[in-house]
This record gives sequence, structure tokens and C-alpha cells, in this order.
Amino acid sequence: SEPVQVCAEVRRLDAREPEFLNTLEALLAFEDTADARINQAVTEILAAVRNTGDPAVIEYTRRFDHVEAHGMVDLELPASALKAALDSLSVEQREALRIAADRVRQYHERQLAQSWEYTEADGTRLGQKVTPLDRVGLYVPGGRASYPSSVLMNAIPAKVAGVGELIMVVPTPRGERNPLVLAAAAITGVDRVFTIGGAQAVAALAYGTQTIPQVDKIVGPGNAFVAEAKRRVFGTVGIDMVAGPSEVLIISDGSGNPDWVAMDLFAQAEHDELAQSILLCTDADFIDAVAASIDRLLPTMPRRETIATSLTNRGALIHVDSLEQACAIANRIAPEHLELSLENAAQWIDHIRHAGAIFVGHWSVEALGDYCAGPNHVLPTMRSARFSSPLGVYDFQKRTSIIEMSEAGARSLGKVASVLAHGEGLQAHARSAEMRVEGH
Ligand code: HSO
Ligand code: ZN
Repeated sequence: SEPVQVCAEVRRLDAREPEFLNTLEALLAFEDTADARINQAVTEILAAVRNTGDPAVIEYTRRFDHVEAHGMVDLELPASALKAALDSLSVEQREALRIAADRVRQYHERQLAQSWEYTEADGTRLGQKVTPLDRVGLYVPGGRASYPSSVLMNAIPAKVAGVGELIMVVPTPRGERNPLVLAAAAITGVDRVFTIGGAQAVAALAYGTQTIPQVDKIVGPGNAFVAEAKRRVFGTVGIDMVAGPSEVLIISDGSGNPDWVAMDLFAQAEHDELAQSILLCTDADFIDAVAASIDRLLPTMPRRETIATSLTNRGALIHVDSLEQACAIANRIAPEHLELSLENAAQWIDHIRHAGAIFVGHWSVEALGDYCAGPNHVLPTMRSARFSSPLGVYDFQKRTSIIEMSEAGARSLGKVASVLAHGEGLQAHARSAEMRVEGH
């Protein structure tokens, strides 16, 4: 598209300034606003779908997506429609989806946890049994943020885990379908697809309707209504994380090409006006070069308005003293994506404790990770990398403890349990343990 004058006033900061940490905190702060209007709407939708099921889903789909359905059959896509979507792609697109899917599958197969058990000297056996979830719902947004790559990233770990049935929901506003999304569903073996969305789709999956089976967990990104609905049904079903805007932090030692760095910052910023792209660099001249690259390249980007808003409001180019200082700041930020744009990048991995994904060296760009490197692109945002992990096979598996006491084991441990039970004032606990000690 035509170059147009837009510019991003990306703030320049210096980590040596006394106020720096406060400035950084203010920059990272993000209010996850669940406003009253959204709360109210979600409350109504959840109740209506819970009470009447299919008719409520059909009515909300008419109202919000402008799709007329006479019954739920009109809102379910048959396997033939998914197959047709796959066939409608160019050879190049189909191949790209296949290669990406294969690489993501290979990576995730290594995450499969196995059941284990061990036997003690007296014959007592203890173990942990791992089972996949029975049924999972995958939410896929419609419109601008409808990413086929996210279908791969959510569906593949579920399938690798052995989830019994994977049900996808995707709104099709005014009947408009995204063939790449449906093709990704076909490739990954999604079992059923309903063309519904919003809080009504989350409610249908969480409570079940006459047609839509109740699931055990709901995963996938969505707008504010979807996020709020997921929060509210949590407990009835499991959910993945409620993700914030996407973030990238790049650590540079001034090596490499400033255009690459600028474009990597853009790649995050083009997702969303609230997305966050930050550069930490030890070399002031290189920061100038990146700023010049931003000015030159921004007008050529189709999403320049979004990029400019994101970079201006939430971006920063930060001069740091040393790579040690950069790593300390990175650990404080706990970014979703961290690029180590460094000469000897691998030797800095050990300095990073908190990040969703670390991209090591100039060739390891986030865009490859977003689509096809293999690891998951659903990553902890809003500093939650301090305590959580990328989406993985483990999110679709659960664990059950197995306790098989031998007689000798029960007789001896019964005494231990009895003492502790008395200490807690729980006589029935104590007696039931003592009965095993006595053996009659
Ligand atoms: N960067 C996004 C994932 C994505 N990018 C999807 C392109 N498509 C969050 O990690
Ligand atoms: Zn991305």
C-alpha cells in the first residue's frame, strides 16, 4: 500500500536515570478492565444459555453475528465443509499449514507426561496416573484476530494429549467464514465445529445445550466478553489463561541490523494498539539507528496506524549500561517474548529466569515462533511468566494419585496417621487408621 505520513514517537529512556524503575512500572501497568456494561451483558447471556440452551444461542447469534439459523444444525459445520476449506487453499498455503502443524506436533509430543509408580520394601505401591481430558472446547475469535496459527497452537497439544473430543467454536459475522481457520481445524482433527461466538459460545460449552456437549475445559483467546465469560464459568469448567495484549522485549548489544530490530518491534505492535514492544540496548548509536529504521519503515506498513499507536503509547527504546543490567530488567518485566539479539546470545540464556519464550540470536525471530518453529505461541502475558508456562500438552492432561497399601505398610503407617489425627482432634480418622493397625 501507499506510503503515508505516520510517525511513532517512541519514548527513549535511560536505565541509569534515578526515576527509571518508576517510569518502567508505569509503562508496564495494564488495567484489565472488565467494565460494568460487559459484566451485565455477560451475566444475562450466561443465564439465558444455561436456562434455555439452543434457542438462546440461536437468538444471540442472530442478534450479534447477524446469522439466521432455524436450528442448531444450521450452526454446525459438517466435516465436508472443513475438507472443502482445506481444498480451497492454494498449494502453498496448504503446504505451509502442514509443515507448521507437523513441527508443532513434533515439539509437543516431547511434552507428553507418562503415568508412573513405585513399590516400597513392604509391597506398598504408590503412583500417579495421567489421563487426558475427555472433552475440550476451543474458542477461535472471528474478524481481525482470527488466527489459523492459533487453531494449530491450541488444537495440536490437545490432540497430542489424547483429548477425547475437541469442539471448536468460531463466530462467522454475517456468515463470513475464514477458510484458513477451517482448514487448520481440518488438519488438526478438530471433531466438531460450531459457527457461534461471544459469551453465548462460552456458555454453551461450559453448560452444554441440547446440541452442544458440555466440555471439561475451554481454551483460546477472545474479546472482552469472551474473557469475562471464561472467568465466570471457571470452576464449572477449566480454562486456560486469560491473556493480555501481546508483548516483546528485545535485548540488543548493538550487533546486527537495526531494520531487523525495528521490524520485530512492529511485528508485535501490529497485533493490537495495546501490544507492547520494548528494546533494551547497550549501544546508544544503535538505538538512534533503530529509531531511524522505525521512521523509514513505518510508513510502508499496512497496519501503520496500529503500530504507531502501540509504539507511541506502550513502546520504549531503553539505553542500558550492560547486558547484566538488561537481563535484570528483563527478569523484572517477565515478558511474553524475549529476543536475545546478541553476538553470543546463547551464553545469556542462563541469566534469564522469567520469560514466556526466549528467542536466541539474530536468526531466531518471534515471527518464526508465532507460526512454525514448533513451540507454542500461547504464552504467559502481563508478567505472568513469573509463575506460568506456555500452553502445552500438560494443560490437557490431568493427574490422579494411586495409593495401594500392603498390609505391612498399613499396619505401620496406621500408627503415624493415628497420632496426627488425634493431634487434629479427628477421632474417626484416628480410629479408621488404628483398625488397620489392629488388622480386624
Ligand atoms: N504473537 C502472537 C501470536 C500470533 N502472531 C499469531 C501471529 N499470529 C501471540 O504470541
Ligand atoms: Zn504475533
